[in-house]
Amino acid sequence: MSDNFVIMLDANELKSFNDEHSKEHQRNWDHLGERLLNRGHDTEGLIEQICAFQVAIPSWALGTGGTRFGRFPSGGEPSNLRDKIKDVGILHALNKSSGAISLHIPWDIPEDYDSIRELAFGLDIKFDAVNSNTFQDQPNSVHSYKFGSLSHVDTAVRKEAIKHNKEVIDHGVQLGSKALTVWLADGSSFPGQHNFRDAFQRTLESLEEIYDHLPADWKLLVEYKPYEPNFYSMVIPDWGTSHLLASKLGDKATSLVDLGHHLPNTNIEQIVALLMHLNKLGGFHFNDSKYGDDDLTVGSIKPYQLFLIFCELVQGMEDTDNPELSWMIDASHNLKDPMEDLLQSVESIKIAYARALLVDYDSLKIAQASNDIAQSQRILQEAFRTDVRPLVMESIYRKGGALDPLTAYRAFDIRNQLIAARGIDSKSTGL
Ligand code: LRH
Ligand code: MN
Repeated sequence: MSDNFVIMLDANELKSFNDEHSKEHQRNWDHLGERLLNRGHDTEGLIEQICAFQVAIPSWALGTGGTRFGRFPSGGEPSNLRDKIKDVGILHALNKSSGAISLHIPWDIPEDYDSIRELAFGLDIKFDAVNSNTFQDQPNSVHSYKFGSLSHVDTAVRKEAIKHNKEVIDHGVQLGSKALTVWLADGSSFPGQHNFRDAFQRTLESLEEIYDHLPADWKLLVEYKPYEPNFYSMVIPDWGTSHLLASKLGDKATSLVDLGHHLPNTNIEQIVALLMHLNKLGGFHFNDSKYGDDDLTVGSIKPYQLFLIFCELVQGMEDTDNPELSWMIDASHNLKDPMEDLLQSVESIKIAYARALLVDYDSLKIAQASNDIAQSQRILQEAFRTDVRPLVMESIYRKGGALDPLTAYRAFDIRNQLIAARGIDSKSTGL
């Protein structure tokens, strides 16, 4: 496939697609715009905020994911980093909201920094957090991570894992990334296997060495997870442990909230509120789940929870000194076309954000101060029940994207174009 595959999303084609959809959009936007103005909202301000909201696409989720029970590839998958960046370019050209990619090393080692940077920047794509991987052994690994990495009882294994994390930072520096995400599979699957306190202490000391390697303007995002691949304990199982580590490490360390990394019925919006209150929230891995770490399309199972999380974020970004957040997706596409899944996830995130911007937080505070619970709920649900899609579409349209990116993706028959260019069997690296 030639490098200028962007022709696949021909500007004239995009224009005629939008012209076809603009009449109905204009009607919907005029209607919503008027309602929002009547409610006292600054619609231009809202559009500006929604336009500025960019979600990073995970480099490991541009192909078909799978489970231990099977994998059903969709064809035309990006089999190298350049093609992955091109696919993010397609998403961004359609929704003008996916202007960043988050790399996972070694699945996506940037061989030639200059040409990778040039390709990405040419597509208006930035590099968000880079992710280390000490949960799989590599062909050239000297030691095994079978029994852990940064928490391993063997100093030599910890040293190898620390070295890897430093190399990941060095790759990120070359690309203009400003954050390292550390997620550890470290833990135990049987009582007695681990000494919890020693494992924690070894992990902290390993992270301290990694922290000292961070450039001054970088962040370290400590991701937690209650189980899998270990099924009795994880060294960093919950937000409390992640926060403890981040606090002991220093100002550059914060906690990363992966929505799928919570036990059923956990109140994630409360965790988000507290971490922001402590100015120690670093970012998100957005996805959705019904049971475990299902990595499903954002907003496909619990859209109200996502809205409540964004209500805490909107207030926290207003009222706290929490550092700038990394907005990233972390999903695995077992059944849907990966590109369609990502388009739907970005749309759900922007809809949740737009609704959260509509909440009348002053009235909410008054209702809370008088324990008027029914009024508090009404204020929240007034916003949640507002169909903000015309507002999100208007923001995409104003930035030159497609009115209804998923419909455009299908109208331009992009999956078949990718299959024609890459073949039905091209396989993507990642989970
Ligand atoms: C672990 C996780 C982590 C990634 C991996 C791909 O479940 O969420 O963020 O490294 O998925
Ligand atoms: Mn994650």
